[in-house]
Amino acid sequence: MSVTTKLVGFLVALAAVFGGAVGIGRAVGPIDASPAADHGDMSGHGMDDMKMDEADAASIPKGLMVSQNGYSFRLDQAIVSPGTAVPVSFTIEGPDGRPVTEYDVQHEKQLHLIAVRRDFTGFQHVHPVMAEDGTWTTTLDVTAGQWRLFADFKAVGADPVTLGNDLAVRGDYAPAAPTADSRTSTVDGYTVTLDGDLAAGQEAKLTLTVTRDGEPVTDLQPYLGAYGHLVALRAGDLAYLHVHPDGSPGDGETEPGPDVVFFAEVPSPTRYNLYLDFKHEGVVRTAAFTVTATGSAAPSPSGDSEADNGHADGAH
Ligand SMILES: [Cu+2]
Repeated sequence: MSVTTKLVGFLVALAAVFGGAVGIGRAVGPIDASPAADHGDMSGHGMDDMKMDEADAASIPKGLMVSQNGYSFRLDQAIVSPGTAVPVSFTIEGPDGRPVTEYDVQHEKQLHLIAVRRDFTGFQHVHPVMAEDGTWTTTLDVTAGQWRLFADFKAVGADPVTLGNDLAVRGDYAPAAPTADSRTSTVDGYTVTLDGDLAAGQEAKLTLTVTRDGEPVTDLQPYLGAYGHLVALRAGDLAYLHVHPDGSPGDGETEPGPDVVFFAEVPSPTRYNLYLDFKHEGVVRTAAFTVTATGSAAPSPSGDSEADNGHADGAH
């Protein structure tokens, strides 16, 4: 289990995600440097709309808004009953006011839907099917409580975006208290451990190691073009981060376990809930972790700061 499996963090959707918030694999670099710099230089001084949009896209975490960049997440139901296969449907409304029907494939799918109960006691990553009119349908396994849905997609000709929407599930429930940090996750006989510390404003290496019955798992299977998919959700606001390893199955360097490595950078010393999807022997499983980032909430290197956000002069 040498560290040759070091997969560099592949933060696709990340450039715009935590805006210096999460992630940034070596291969990717400070993607947000340029727009963020503009933002800092010009904040509040007649910045034109275009630059404002770019700056916002780079500095606001994903998944917090139901509408962004002209796209809206229209959920057909706001409240559902609990169940293991609850039908859910939605459309992504485009800038022209009509459902988007043309998407670029990202990680082998046109759209990824993440559902998480707000107290972090439930998590699913599914791939809805789209009808010709742009209506997406799927089923979710949901318990009573408040859920957050994230639609992660890239419309043709547009930047990738992740929109968030609320789904309430009927019934009495007992909200779970925040958990202490947890770096070991057991699922269906597999044990996954997370090594590495998240540090605010610094790139951190996270190594996730998969074992079963005490033995390293060295034949993980590709799932959506990678050996692991990591989603990080910030406690408090569920800001969304979708991270993928940089190495690809079959690239001659990336080994199929037991280690899957990510590089992540978070903006603030906050608690994050992380979910790793991995596939073995034909089944996709999810391991869950809680990690609190160390350090102070210093402005990101890009020059952005909390104070710079949100005063978009009318923010359209
Ligand atoms: Cu997906």
